Amino acid sequence: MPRPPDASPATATHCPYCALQCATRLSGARGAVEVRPDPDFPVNRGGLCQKGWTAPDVLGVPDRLTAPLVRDGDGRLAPAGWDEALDLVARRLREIRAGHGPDALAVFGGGGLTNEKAYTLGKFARLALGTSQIDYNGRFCMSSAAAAQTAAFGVDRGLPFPVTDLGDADVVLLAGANPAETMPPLMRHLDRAALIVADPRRTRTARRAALHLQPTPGTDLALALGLLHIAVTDGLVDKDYVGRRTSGFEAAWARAVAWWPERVEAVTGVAVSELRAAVRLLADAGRRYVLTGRGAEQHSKGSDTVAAFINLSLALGLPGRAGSGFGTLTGQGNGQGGREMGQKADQLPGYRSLTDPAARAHVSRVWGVPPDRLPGPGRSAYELLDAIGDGDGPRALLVVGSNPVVSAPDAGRVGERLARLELLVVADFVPSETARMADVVLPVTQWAEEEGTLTNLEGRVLRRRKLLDPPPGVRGDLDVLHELAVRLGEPAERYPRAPREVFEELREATRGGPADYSGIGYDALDAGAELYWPCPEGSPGTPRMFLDRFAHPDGRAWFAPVEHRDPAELPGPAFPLYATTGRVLAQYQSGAQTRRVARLAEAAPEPFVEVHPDTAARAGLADGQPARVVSARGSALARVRYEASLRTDTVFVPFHFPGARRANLFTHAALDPRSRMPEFKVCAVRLEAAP
Ligand SMILES: Nc1nc2c(c(=O)[nH]1)N[C@H]1C(S)=C(S)[C@@H](COP(=O)(O)OP(=O)(O)OC[C@H]3O[C@@H](n4cnc5c(=O)[nH]c(N)nc54)[C@H](O)[C@@H]3O)O[C@H]1N2
Ligand SMILES: Nc1nc2c(c(=O)[nH]1)N[C@H]1C(S)=C(S)[C@@H](COP(=O)(O)OP(=O)(O)OC[C@H]3O[C@@H](n4cnc5c(=O)[nH]c(N)nc54)[C@H](O)[C@@H]3O)O[C@H]1N2
Ligand code: SF4
Ligand SMILES: [Mo]
Repeated sequence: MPRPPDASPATATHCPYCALQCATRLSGARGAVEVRPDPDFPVNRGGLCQKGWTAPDVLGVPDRLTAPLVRDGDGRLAPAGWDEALDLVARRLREIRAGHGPDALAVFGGGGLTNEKAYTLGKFARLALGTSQIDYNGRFCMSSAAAAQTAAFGVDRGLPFPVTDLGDADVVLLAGANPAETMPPLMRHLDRAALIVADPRRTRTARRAALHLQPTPGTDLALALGLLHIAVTDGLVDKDYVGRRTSGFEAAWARAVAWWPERVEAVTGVAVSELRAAVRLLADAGRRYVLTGRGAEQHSKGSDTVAAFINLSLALGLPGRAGSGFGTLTGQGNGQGGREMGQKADQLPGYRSLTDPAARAHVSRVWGVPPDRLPGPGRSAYELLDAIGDGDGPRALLVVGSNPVVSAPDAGRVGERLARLELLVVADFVPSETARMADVVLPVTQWAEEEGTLTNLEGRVLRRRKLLDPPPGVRGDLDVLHELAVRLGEPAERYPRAPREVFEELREATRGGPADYSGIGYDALDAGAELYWPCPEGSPGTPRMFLDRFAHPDGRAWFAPVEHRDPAELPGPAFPLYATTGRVLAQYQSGAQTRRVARLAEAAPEPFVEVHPDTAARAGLADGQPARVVSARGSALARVRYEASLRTDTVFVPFHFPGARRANLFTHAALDPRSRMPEFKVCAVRLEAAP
């Protein structure tokens, strides 16, 4: 149903941060922008979290970038004109390409970029630079869930149903997600449901749960195998559904059969009685959902872990059934759209594969080039950063929409690698930690200063709208890519500056692909249409996927025969504790934006290490004391925070802080073999007192 046009003069747009994309109304002039939640938008229905309420503050932070910066002879970043900065970047890119080939040039994108920017960035890399070396921070975020969902269902849309469907659920299993802090307005849709929460910590979400399972970090795969085992042995499998709608059950069961409850308890620390209670809750309910978050996914076996939770939901007959389902809670503002538009190393727009000849032919036709001008797949995000300084690795890097100095795993190593670049260019609106290392910094517009579209966690395409002109000296990312492309010899018309024009082109590029946007347009969205992909031209879009068939050629969902394995690093004598990392309500990601907002910085000023009092005592540490969290790779400073509900073998540190307080100084880069997701959620550490 189209919503009535807004009567007030406010600009209807969406929050700049997470994938919930809460709808907001903006009004006022620069310096006095007011934000109100949209009471009618079904996802947030008048709700916002602290970050959404304070988002206008980021528009006017004191160190907002308003002129390009170029590193001068003394090694300082100094203001420069746009032509000077762009000419310099283009010249250096050409020189490096001439000397070392196009793959010496690399691009690192972000899941917060609009669809139009993500699309243009992928095109810019493949055509203007001619490089295969492009990937993005979504690799650190959604890649394990994406790999598992694609394998199981034939296509990957985080939630294949509208978020509001959760409002009717009787039971929801949340595996490694803490939406009470990471997507607070989502909790209203979970009010009615009994929650089963799997999280080593007793989070705000877990406190709401009917049943809280506290697995050892890195053991969710065993947990999910154990739940499937009980479902099968207790005769709770939906045999009719499994027979009609799936394939591969026997092979998956052949693995789960060995995960009897006592063995699962021994590996996960979750009592047999709790495992049984969880299965009972799920099996007895009418409307049931299984949802995963980063806690289950950010592991060197993250894609197999998600597959194991999908196996469980398939055995219970949930996916593709009205009122039930499986999904993952996508994280970044455009975490969904950002992974479909072609900034991922192996993908072309429309969620097409870069190695599929038909996809290459289609996209190259839209781009007006022969298919052989499209490079093949490049390195994944961490591998791309880690290859810097190696013979055939990147020598120049363009970062658009990420702050990897803080957010990449084993960040000390990544920082050293970035320092070896011959050219680092960062487009941002604040001097992020990565921008501070750059040779050239390009100041760009923010959400309230630009138009575009984003695709939220339920696959719904939303309009970002402009309230304000950007400050003088600031340009849009599309503008920057246009200017660079032209300087690299590309035809100007290939890189439109206007988001609407880019969208018209990406409709064509995605036409016929798994994520088909050809039936979506700015005019329809502006008139209030609610459009979920796949949305082929002339169709009303697809709020609920898989009701009749899954996206594999045989129409079935595929079980995956997955097996548990240990994390890449286990505690031992030198590093006796598991460390895990994640988020707090008041900070966003690397903190580049939220640390600059006074009201948020007050709420979450510094990192803490959440630790059981007994564990702290063994390390000689008291509540509130400064500590060092030390791993084989490095250490991070954090203040001790007692938490008696935590497992005694585990500590938790948020990753939003820079410098010596970076959690990623102790994390490691063991990668999932399929998704190339780093193991952010478990490594071995010890605690020490810090001066
Ligand atoms: N406030 C805030 N909100 C955000 C963001 C933010 O930075 N700040 N970022 C957005 C983005 S990009 C994302 S991806 C989402 C992430 O949203 P979530 O997935 O909810 O966030 P995390 O805190 O990373 O991890 C969730 C939980 O996993 C638990 N966990 C850790 N290790 C394990 C494990 O081995 N097994 C299990 N089962 N659980 C484990 C942690 O204790 C944590 O409570 O949030 C989005 N929203
Ligand atoms: N230890 C640990 N590390 C983690 C995680 C974890 O759970 N634990 N989670 C991982 C996850 S899920 C994620 S998503 C990553 C996120 O980590 P990052 O990729 O570092 O994400 P942000 O901090 O959002 O960085 C975005 C940067 O781009 C800028 N920016 C925002 N919008 C735009 C735009 O439109 N254009 C341009 N040019 N710039 C823009 C912002 O100002 C900011 O500097 O961190 C990962 N790292
Ligand atoms: S939940 Fe996400 S989209 Fe909503 S206000 Fe908070 S950060 Fe913004
Ligand atoms: Mo994320």
